[in-house]
Amino acid sequence: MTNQDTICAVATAAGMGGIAVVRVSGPQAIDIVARRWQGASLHNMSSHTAHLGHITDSQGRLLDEVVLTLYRAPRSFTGEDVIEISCHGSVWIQHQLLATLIDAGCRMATGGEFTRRAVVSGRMDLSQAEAVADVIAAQSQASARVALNQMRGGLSRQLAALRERLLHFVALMELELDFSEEDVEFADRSQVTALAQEIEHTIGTLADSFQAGNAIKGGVPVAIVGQTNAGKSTLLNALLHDDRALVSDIHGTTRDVIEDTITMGGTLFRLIDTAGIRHSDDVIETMGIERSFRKLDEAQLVLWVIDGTAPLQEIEDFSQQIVPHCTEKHLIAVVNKTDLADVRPIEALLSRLLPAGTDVVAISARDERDVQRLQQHIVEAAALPQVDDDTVIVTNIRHYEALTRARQAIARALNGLHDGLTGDLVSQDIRECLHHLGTITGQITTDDILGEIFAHFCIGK
Ligand SMILES: Nc1nc2c(ncn2[C@@H]2O[C@H](COP(=O)(O)OP(=O)(O)OP(=O)(O)O)[C@@H](O)[C@H]2O)c(=O)[nH]1
Ligand SMILES: [Mg+2]
Repeated sequence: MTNQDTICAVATAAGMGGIAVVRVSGPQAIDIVARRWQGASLHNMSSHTAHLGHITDSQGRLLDEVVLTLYRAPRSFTGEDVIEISCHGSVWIQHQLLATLIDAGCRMATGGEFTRRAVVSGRMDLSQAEAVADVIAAQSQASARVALNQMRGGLSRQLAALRERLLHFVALMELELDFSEEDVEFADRSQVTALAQEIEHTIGTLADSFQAGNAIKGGVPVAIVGQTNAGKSTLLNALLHDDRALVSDIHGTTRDVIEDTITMGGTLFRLIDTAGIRHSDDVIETMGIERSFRKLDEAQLVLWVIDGTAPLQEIEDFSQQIVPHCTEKHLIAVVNKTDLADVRPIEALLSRLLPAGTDVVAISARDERDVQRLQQHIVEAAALPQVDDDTVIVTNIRHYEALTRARQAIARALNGLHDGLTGDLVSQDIRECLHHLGTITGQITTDDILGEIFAHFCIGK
């Protein structure tokens, strides 16, 4: 498929900067820009060269002095002829530049259209294109690395290798169908089984990396929960070094969820302060407490903040409301207000109440060093994988869904092999696995899926 239209858009962030870049892509890019260009002949220019010159309006009046970079097809971002015009950052100049290019024959690009063209022309596959958006949005070193690796084809290569091996076997199995009278097996069943197991493992590892991937990209969700007045909001503020939440000695100060992100030890965390949990007749407070439980359930890490001055029996009773929610998560019991009380009896109680190995950290939320010590526990508890340049981690929910389906299909194929099903039945499941893997890189896509994905891109990408 070739694109007839030549498109243009501002590729830099909206607003005024030192310079702005207008990107033009399409079969007419050189002809159209040449109509508004005063400088060295565009038609004779070599690819990947930059030139100083002027852009004019349709009347030939000077609009701006610019630097123009030419990329000839197919060695460009989109695979088409691309011209990038670096102009001065004035918003007015940017608009005039677009207007004059449109007047000369360009069309405004739609959101993500440059990247979409890169996919359609085969310059990158779909998962790489999606990573472009992630690279741009990266908020931490780890998320940038993961996204860059995906953009450079890390995930694609892994999937391509899997697909190739599966295709080989499925082809052999399907060949058996043509010789069904003779009852032959071209695909050695024990080899197919070993391969399917290996592939199930690889797909499983990729799918399981999604939780870490999600945490790397959006921040590890940390819920701060506990009874009213325990010092949750004080702790949130101390961790953020900011007066983010209201603090008072009135029980039930926080009524809604307060969220903020912070990077600790190179990892992005999403700290979630919640309404203190107690029995309440107040409708609004009760709604807030329901939210506290929801956030508790969604979190990966839970800080149960305990008022060090509270009676032991009260803490024991209350633990029933927290601990059952934390079976699948990392729980840190934070015994607060050590400046007011001797909390050793509480620590002893907790070591009896909580599953063995649960972190119990005694602090005063008012003491900077205590808060730093707790911070270390939080960073260790998150235990995200070390991300280096080759780490393939799934960060995209669409990929995760496809991997999950592929994993189910290959598990069915394995069962079929185990039960001695015929090649045609087993190959159906392998085909389905292949299908789902193919949707990630875009070998198998519909226009709807492409439209849905690129709708979330900004214009100019
Ligand atoms: N002495 C002392 N007071 C603390 C400490 N931590 C919190 N406080 C005080 O305890 C009171 C309650 O603190 P908050 O942070 O509002 O408690 P909370 O858990 O957010 O309470 P709710 O929002 O009502 O659920 C405030 O007066 C704080 O100043 C501490 O370590 N030592
Ligand atoms: Mg509070």
